[in-house]
Amino acid sequence: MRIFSGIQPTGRKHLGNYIGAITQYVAGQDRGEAIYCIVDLHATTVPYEPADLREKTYDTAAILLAARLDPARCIFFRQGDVPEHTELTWLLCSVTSWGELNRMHQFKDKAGAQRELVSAGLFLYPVLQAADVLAYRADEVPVGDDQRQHIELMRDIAGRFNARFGDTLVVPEHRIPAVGARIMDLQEPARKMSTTGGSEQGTVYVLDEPKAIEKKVKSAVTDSGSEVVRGPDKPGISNLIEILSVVRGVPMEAIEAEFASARYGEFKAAVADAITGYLAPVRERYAAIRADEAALEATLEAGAAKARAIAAATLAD
Ligand code: AQP
Repeated sequence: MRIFSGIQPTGRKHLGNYIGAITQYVAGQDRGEAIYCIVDLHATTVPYEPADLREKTYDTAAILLAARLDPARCIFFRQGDVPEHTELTWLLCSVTSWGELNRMHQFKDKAGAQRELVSAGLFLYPVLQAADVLAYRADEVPVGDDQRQHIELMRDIAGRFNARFGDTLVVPEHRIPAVGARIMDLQEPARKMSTTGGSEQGTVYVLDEPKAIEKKVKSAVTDSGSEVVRGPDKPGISNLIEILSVVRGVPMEAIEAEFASARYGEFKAAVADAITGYLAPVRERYAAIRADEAALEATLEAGAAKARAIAAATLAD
């Protein structure tokens, strides 16, 4: 089985990215032929500074390697190094409708947030994402819940391409985790934890120091009740229960049972402790990996050569 996923070089990856995507990437290395890329071209769909983007690409690569992506067991590269992605994007445009792209939630949200220019790239973002996956004929795409609509579109694009031009592309399945697919902002638990749309205080970053994590979790918005149970009227507590369940690797019911007679303060302290312990190994490994840019560049270049061999064969077909 072939697995493919991409992640944006936003540099400061957060707990949602880590739980929803990065841990799945790491596990994918044991489940099949895993291919992961840092999607620098996707990052150009909103305003960016070239030098900053280059730095953030290294930051993101270092986070993924610190999280235990192993270039010996997966193909790990930078999207912009493999021109087949953009070439396939154009070919896929012929089987993608304007109406479909116009219905994408992410486009509507991000277009609405732009002050000056809503780029055509932002509109075509899901087609480039489809090309990323389809160029490798991947069977499975590990992502968080926010990417569900884009994966559905990519499946439609692949199916339409095959119907029109003959069986060429693999129609991929998404792999969205049952728990942790949508980690919510700690300050605004009705919206997902996000790089661009969230609150600074409600976003736990993978590289946050323990003190910062503690402060953010302890000030997380909760409801006026006192019971540590999930419920539609308790989005803040439900989010913390879900986070603790993933971090500890136990069912959410077990968390509710353990904290049945605890107060919110005690529960939040346990959540902060657990997140700190969970992310600490990544933060500790990060500094040394990030310091060696030549090694990062060599890793990404070697990955791109392997990726290109696969993508070029698809393009030739
Ligand atoms: N809150 C989340 N919970 C679970 N998974 C999430 N993902 C994103 N947010 C959550 C998943 O992380 C992967 C990488 O996403 P990306 O490449 O879009 O990176 P990003 O731009 O840093 O992520 P954001 O936070 O989603 O950015 P915004 O909100 O600015 O667009 C994806 O698999 C995604 O599902």
